[in-house]
Amino acid sequence: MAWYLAPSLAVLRTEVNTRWPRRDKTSDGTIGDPAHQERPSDHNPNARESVDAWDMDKDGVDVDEVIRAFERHPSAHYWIWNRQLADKDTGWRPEPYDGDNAHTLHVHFSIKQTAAAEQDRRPWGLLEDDMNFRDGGDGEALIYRLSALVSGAATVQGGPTKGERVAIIERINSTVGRLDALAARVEALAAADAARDAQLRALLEQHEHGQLSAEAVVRRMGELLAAAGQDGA
Ligand SMILES: [Ca+2]
Repeated sequence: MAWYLAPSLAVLRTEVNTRWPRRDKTSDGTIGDPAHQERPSDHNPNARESVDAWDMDKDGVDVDEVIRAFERHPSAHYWIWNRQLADKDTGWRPEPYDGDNAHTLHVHFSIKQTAAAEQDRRPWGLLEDDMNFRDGGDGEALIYRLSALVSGAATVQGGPTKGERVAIIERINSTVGRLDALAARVEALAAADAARDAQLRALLEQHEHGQLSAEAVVRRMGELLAAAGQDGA
């Protein structure tokens, strides 16, 4: 059967591999072995052919850090590690796990069984942890994603240094700053246009009510439009 590791978990695996390039992968796992296929398991491909679980060998990584990062991601569902299981639905409170496999050689990570959770490629925070973008708004979330894309692409060629990643993020930040300034300017121009339209309408009304001569209206309009020309300059 065709299958693929859920893209969100593939991002997690790439982050772990990038962060700890020499880690042991002996106990890593994705698709279920024949024993898994005999019973319901997130290691079995679902109707979308997605495998929604990933096993990470415990050696050569900071297991606690990966678990904490996992718990913060919107796709996360539950983990099993060292005779304990913690589920998002119970606030990630670890509980005793007495399954056949005590999970002492690898950590099991399951995401939610939804297309959205599978396709969510947002970073898990293992590469950008020290860059303080975690608590940002939409703009920063975008930067966060872009930096992950950039670092993910660069991983293939050996991985960018932290300095290179910081420089990339600074460039993106500066571009976002310029776009914000431009948007503010467009908004100000639109507001000025609206104010001028209102003034022109008021002049015409005054003329219709006999309060202003046609010549005066034309002269005031000329002044307003000349002022507008200066605004735009
Ligand atoms: Ca191992």
